[in-house]
Amino acid sequence: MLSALKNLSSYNKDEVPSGKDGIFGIVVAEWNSEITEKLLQGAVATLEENGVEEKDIYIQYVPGSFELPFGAAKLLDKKRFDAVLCLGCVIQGQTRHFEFICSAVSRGIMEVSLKKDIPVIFGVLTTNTMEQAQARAGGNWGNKGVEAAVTALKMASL
Ligand code: DLZ
Repeated sequence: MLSALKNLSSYNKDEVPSGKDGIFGIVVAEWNSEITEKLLQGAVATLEENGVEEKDIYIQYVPGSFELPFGAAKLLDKKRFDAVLCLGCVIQGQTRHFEFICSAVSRGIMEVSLKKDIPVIFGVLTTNTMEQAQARAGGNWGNKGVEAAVTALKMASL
């Protein structure tokens, strides 16, 4: 049972399909890289723990979260993936940038996923502060990259 207070890194390995022979893409935003690199580490470690080989994980960097959907589309044009994870971190600032980026990236990821008929996973932290992001990038609330990888494995098996 999912809960809003769930630690992002906790999952039941028995409920996660094996990723053996699977091919996964990861698109990573460079903006807030101190956070997104931790999300990437969590995602890669989780995929590998569940049977995905290092050679079958393709990593693509993009400048910011806004560019994640385009990065996912480009990856999917190049190769047949079982799923693509999008990892980013958008932190609320003093302008309305936050709202525009969050709404564009969430909608863009859904659209790419439906258009390409491949699971594209929303592994984007949207927080009020850097401290909240740190807590969800390997801190007290776990790692959003782990959650994204588990979701990718589950969706790839559908
Ligand atoms: C411009 C911008 C701002 C203000 N904040 C963030 C952020 O918190 N997280 C993030 O991933 N990207 C941010 N960006 C960059 C945009 O995503 C995008 O790269 C630029 O607007 C160029 O299209």
